[in-house]
Amino acid sequence: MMKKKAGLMMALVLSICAVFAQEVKTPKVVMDQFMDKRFGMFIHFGPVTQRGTEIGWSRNKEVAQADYDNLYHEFDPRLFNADTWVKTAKDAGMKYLTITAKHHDGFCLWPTAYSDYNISNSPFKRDIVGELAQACKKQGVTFCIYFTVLDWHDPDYPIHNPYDSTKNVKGDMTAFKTRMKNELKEVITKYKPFMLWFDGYWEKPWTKEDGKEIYQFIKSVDANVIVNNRLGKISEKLNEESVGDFLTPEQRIGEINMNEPWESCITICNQWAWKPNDQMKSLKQCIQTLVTTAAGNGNLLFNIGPAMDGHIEARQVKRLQEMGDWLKQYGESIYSTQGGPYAPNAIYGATRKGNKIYLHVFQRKDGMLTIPAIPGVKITKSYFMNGDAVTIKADKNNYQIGLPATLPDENCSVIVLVLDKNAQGIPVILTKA
Ligand code: FHN
Repeated sequence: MMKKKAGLMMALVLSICAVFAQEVKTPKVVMDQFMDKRFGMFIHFGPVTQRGTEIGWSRNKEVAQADYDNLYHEFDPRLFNADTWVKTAKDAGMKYLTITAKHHDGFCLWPTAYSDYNISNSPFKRDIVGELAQACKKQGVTFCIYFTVLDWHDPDYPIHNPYDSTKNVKGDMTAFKTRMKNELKEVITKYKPFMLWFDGYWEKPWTKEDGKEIYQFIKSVDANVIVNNRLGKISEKLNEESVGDFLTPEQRIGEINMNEPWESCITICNQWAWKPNDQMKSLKQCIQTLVTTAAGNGNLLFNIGPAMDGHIEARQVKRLQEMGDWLKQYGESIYSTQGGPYAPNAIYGATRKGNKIYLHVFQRKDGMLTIPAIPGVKITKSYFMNGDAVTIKADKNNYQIGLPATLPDENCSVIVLVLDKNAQGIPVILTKA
């Protein structure tokens, strides 16, 4: 009897250890909340805006290191207004906001206790990260933080100049990771970000094991905070080799993926940080980028770069407002939807919710839009989301949708197909434009 009891006790101890040994992962319910948001604002900002060159990358390139590293002594973005930035995001229909709290140049936009190279030692002094967190809370926009893995300014990080390896030093990665953990604990506890957007995984001093260590550290501080896949060595899949909760295709729209959460990060202009007279995307490009991302079951993190004085260029504010106007009319077809079932192409993209498929028409090739029929499904009703009627003819293989000479919306028109069953379970249908 005693032997049996001892055996049971051992089994219980082993199963408890197995649970603790398992890596803590972000709960699916939290990831679902994130993916329902579909559209966020990315903000690249820092003292380098005084030069109008790229944040991090222009150090030791367009801007000499000594000049770059002293820009914070003149950094005084007097027109920075967190409420205005957050309202710009909200009016654009963006549900979350991600700020570069620390980019590769190592400058911290919050008054960290772990590095003097921070906003409190600039003429501006104010806590930009903290004020944005507060403004997001006040306006109901979800607050997120970008945090660099590499830091070319930190003496403990071995690489000080990505363009010249002779400038590398021995560094001390243990001390570097300790500082990183202290800073992360500081921003997580002070600002309660919903998501941490890591970046800079690619350099040699950083390993996948470092990424796993930091991911589990973050989970020990807040098990619910979402982490992207750039803490580890980036991978195109989420698996035991990768670290993090979602994929991050950059400056491109990800392929349709119904199994792994993903978010494309794309700039409204060309440069991530503010650049004078940078080329800005057209409204049609902006809207069709958002729609194609959602149609692929992904989120869009759309980047703006506020100018050195802290204002967002009027032309960027206007473009974002125009996106918000489109979303005011058609947001039902974007937020809290799933991508598909039709894989997006140059002519159309589809999202779905309940028994509805939202067919987003990007361009009118001719008076008839032909799409593959869905086996076992009946379309009980079809109409343009603005109310105009739609004629649809179904045969065994295709639906033929009659298009008016002028589509209701020049940027992206939306046709609703009401089905006789739930649309969520329909397998993805590959299409050709
Ligand atoms: O090096 C950064 C770059 O500056 C920018 O922050 C983008 C945004 O995703 N990420 C890195 C380039 O892949």
